[in-house]
Amino acid sequence: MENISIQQFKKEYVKKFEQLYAYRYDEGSSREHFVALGELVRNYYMNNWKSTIDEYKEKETKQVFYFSMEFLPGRMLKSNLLNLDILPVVEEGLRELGLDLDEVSMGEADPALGNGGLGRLASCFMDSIASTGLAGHGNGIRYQYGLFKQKFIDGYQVELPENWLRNGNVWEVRKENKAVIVRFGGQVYMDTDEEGNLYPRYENTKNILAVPYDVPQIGYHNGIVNNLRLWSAEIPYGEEYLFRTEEERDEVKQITEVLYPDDSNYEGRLLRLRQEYFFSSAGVQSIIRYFKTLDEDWSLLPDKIAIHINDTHPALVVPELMRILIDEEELTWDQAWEITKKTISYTNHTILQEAMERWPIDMLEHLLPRIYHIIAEINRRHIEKKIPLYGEELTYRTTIIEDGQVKMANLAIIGSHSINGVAKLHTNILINETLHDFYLMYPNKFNNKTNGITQRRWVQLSNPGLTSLLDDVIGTDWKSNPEELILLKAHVDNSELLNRLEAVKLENKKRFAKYVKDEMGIEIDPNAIFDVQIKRLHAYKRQLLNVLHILDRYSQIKENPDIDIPKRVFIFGAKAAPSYHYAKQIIKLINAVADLVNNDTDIKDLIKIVFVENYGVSLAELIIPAADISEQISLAGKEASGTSNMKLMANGALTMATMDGATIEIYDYVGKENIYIFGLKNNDVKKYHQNQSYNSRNIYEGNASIKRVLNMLVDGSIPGIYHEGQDIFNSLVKFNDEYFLLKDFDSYIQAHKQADKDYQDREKWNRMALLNVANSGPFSSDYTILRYADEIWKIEPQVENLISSYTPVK
Ligand code: TH1
Repeated sequence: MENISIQQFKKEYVKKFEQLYAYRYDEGSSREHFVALGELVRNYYMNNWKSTIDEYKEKETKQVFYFSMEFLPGRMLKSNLLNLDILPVVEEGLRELGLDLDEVSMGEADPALGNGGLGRLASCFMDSIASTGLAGHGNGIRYQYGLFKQKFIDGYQVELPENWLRNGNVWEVRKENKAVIVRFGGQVYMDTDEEGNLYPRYENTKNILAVPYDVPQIGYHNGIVNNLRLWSAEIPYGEEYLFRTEEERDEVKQITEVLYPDDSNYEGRLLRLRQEYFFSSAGVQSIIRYFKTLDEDWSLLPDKIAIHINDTHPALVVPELMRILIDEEELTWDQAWEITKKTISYTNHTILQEAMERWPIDMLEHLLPRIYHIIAEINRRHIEKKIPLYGEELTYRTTIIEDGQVKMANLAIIGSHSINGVAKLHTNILINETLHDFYLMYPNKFNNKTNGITQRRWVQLSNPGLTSLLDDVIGTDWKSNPEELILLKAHVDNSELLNRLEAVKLENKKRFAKYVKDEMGIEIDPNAIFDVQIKRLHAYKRQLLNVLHILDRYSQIKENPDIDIPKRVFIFGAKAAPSYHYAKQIIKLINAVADLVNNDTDIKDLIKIVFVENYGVSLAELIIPAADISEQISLAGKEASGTSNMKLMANGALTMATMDGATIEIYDYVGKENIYIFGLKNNDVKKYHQNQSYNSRNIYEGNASIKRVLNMLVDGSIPGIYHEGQDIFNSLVKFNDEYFLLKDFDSYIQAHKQADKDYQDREKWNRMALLNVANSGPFSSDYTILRYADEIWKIEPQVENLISSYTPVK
């Protein structure tokens, strides 16, 4: 946007505020200031939003539509100001008016329309698509309630509704004229029209109105404003759509009422299936409506449109696009199928079996009869075509329908031209194990796209101290080309700089310590090691291993009170799915251990445990800049990528990790000297599974420190845990420790001892931290997204490329 002066901004701001509220601006609350500022900022991007969309249309630019069940954008005020290049002006203008931007920013609700990594990745990608100048938009659901608000009561997780829209949303624009109808249920018959053509005749369907709410996605200093379209379910107007009973009306509202709180876990509920079809169908319909305005031949659809599906949740776009092309646009099956495959691409995010979506045939057929017909026909033709080429055995292992269920991953692979994993190891596991049969059929569909993060939110906005240090030392080009961060490496022996880096970290730690004091009443020492594990609570992520380390450390200090180790603050942030009993037991355990350790005066503050309530994007922005150690300790082979690993590294935390997900690639960049690696490798785990040779009870019996720590779970040492201690003990000893915690325990403890030692050598630690920042550039989502654009979507940046180079992986 054109430059605005501080004077002009102040004038416009005061005017806006007083027009909105009819009282003096200095009487406003932070919420009111947020709304006033938001309304003003809208004026600054509205023209660009319109002209961006108009220009794509005028030039018939190929556009990508990123379909995702989840988006986790975080608060948007500062991000919008940053990308519009007016952050400093607004900050200073507000200051002169006696207001603080950070306080005003707190007036915005943090939209928790996602569970964790998958949703946050979608939002980093939206920022990167706009910021690298790509024509691309999001398509998702406008949940009325986001992920539940987490409270701890007696150390137990309690879930409260997250009514994020209570005070409205200044960024969204409701577009009723762009609404579409999505049909559910009823019966469908194949009938012949006057000309003798077959067509599907529907009876008794429930027709639901999908109303889009558009949210701007502003590019970084490039004038581009793309669109995130979130759909809301409403009762259609008009007599033909009479919803007679209260129940029927409730059913409609329910569709977009609340986000399913399960991360990496599949819950086969009918409502979930409704949600998936609802936003998939609405999105495809609005794309088709746009395409028709271009007046091009249908065969050109894949040249104008790319549809990407974020995991299998939107996989119904495959039969939905087929349905529209065949039933409504009267293409032949073969024409429609070629177009569909060329248009759609798919990302797989997990190999965990419990996360694989499989819908019972009955459910699908009942809810979406025509869509089920089409899926069955895709399956029939797949089998018919592949048996002559690959034989029956292989072919039947790749069918979409099996055992009365529809396998969504198989549908997504067969119905698309590209499938990618999210880190090198993950993609290799897909190719060589999980999806090997498909790899034999379609070797060219498979590719890797290692995840990334946006340094704009995760460094520039959340860590201003580090940002100005970087600007001073290596200039500002890293902001549009993060690989420039490697220039820092040349300064690794500059002890003045290393001290400054340490000072920045200390400031960030003090800022977080203040939050902990104010919100939780716990005093933590900013000079202690801040050891951070922030991610969804899941057995495979092994928060429990972290707890076992804490209990071991606790026992050692109790035994030897004069032990010489640096102070540690263990910081946890994690939500458990409400129905995930074991994960909730771990939460209770962590809180119980925190109570015990934090209040034990023998420990002399050598250990503090902080388990923040309601972890989400906003808390991540506070915690990540303050972290010294980044815990990435999943069992090797289980974490597809991880993305907090990248955010923590970019903020100078050292990684404590197993060789898993994208952490392996972090290791490759920083080198073994600058990371703490421990534990089994993926191949080791595989061998144990093949030989069935793991026996956790033997380890328990034979390892004194493990025995001591595990016994604490059941002997009353930790007050407040009841069944939890016994159940967790049993999972580790009686049920053979599915995630190999006991196997990895010793090497984990050793790695932490090394970290203690290194931390006491401040210069050494700071060098390692600096090298982590220096090597974090390649993990920018800008590069990731340029690879998607180049290799999968076949689209190019529309503006003078901000990024001078990136390495396409061929
Ligand atoms: C996560 C993966 O667990 C994580 O490793 C990865 O970094 C992230 O996606 C982004 O690629 C997943 N989240 C979900 C959520 C659902 C289902 C599957 C996955 S995998 C609901």
